[in-house]
Amino acid sequence: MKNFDLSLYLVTDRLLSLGRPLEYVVEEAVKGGVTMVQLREKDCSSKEFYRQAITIKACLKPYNIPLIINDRLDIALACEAEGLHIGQYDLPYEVARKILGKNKIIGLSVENVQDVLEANKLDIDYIGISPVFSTPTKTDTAKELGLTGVREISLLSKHPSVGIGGINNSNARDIIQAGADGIAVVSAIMSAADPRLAASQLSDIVHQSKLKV
Ligand code: TZP
Ligand code: MG
Repeated sequence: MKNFDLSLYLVTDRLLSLGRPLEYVVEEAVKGGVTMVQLREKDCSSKEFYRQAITIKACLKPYNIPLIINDRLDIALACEAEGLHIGQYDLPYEVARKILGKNKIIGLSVENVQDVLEANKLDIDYIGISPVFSTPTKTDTAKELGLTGVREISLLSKHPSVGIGGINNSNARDIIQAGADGIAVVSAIMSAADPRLAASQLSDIVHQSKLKV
C-alpha cells in the first residue's frame, strides 16, 4: 500500500551537511518531524549512491518513513526504495512506472502550467512545484514560480503537491496557504546547526498552517 505524507519532505545533499554523515542529519531530521526523504546526490559514483541509499534506507526503516530516490531508477530498484522522483528531463514517467510497478511512489517535478496539465494525465503520486523561489542550492532551475505559481499550479493539479526551492521558516507558511500539501527543503535542514530542531520548527509551521487553510 502506498502511504505517504508530503508535509515535510527532506531532499538530501551530502555536500551541504557541514561535514556530518548524511545518515546522522537524516535521522535527526526524522526525529524532528520529517515525513518523507528523497536521496538526491549528484556528482557521485553509482557505487557511492547505492551505498548511501542502503544506509539511508536502513536508517528510515524503524521510523516507517518512505525513501524516494532522485532520478536513478536503477538505484531505486537496487535498494528497494519506496519510490522515485523524476524531473522533466529524466526518464519518462511511463517507463518508470512500467519498471517500478503500481505500488511504488512516483513524484514528478513541474516547472510551469503546461507541465501540470501534462502531469494531470499521468498516474503519478505527487508533483513537486519547482522552484518556488530561487535558491543557491540548485542554480540550473527553471524560472521561479513564486507564491502565485504555487497557487495556480496547486489549483490546477489533480495530484497532491509539494513546493521546493528557497523554503525556510520565514516562508513555509505561505507555501501551504498558497495550496501546497507540503514543503520540500534541502539547506533549511541539511545545513542547520541543529537539524532536529530545524525540522521540528518547520513541521510545526506546516501543521499550524494546514489547520488554518
Ligand atoms: N529542485 C528545485 S529547487 C531545489 C531542487 C532540488 C533545491 C532546493 O534547495 P533549498 O536549499 O531547499 O532551497
Ligand atoms: Mg532530475
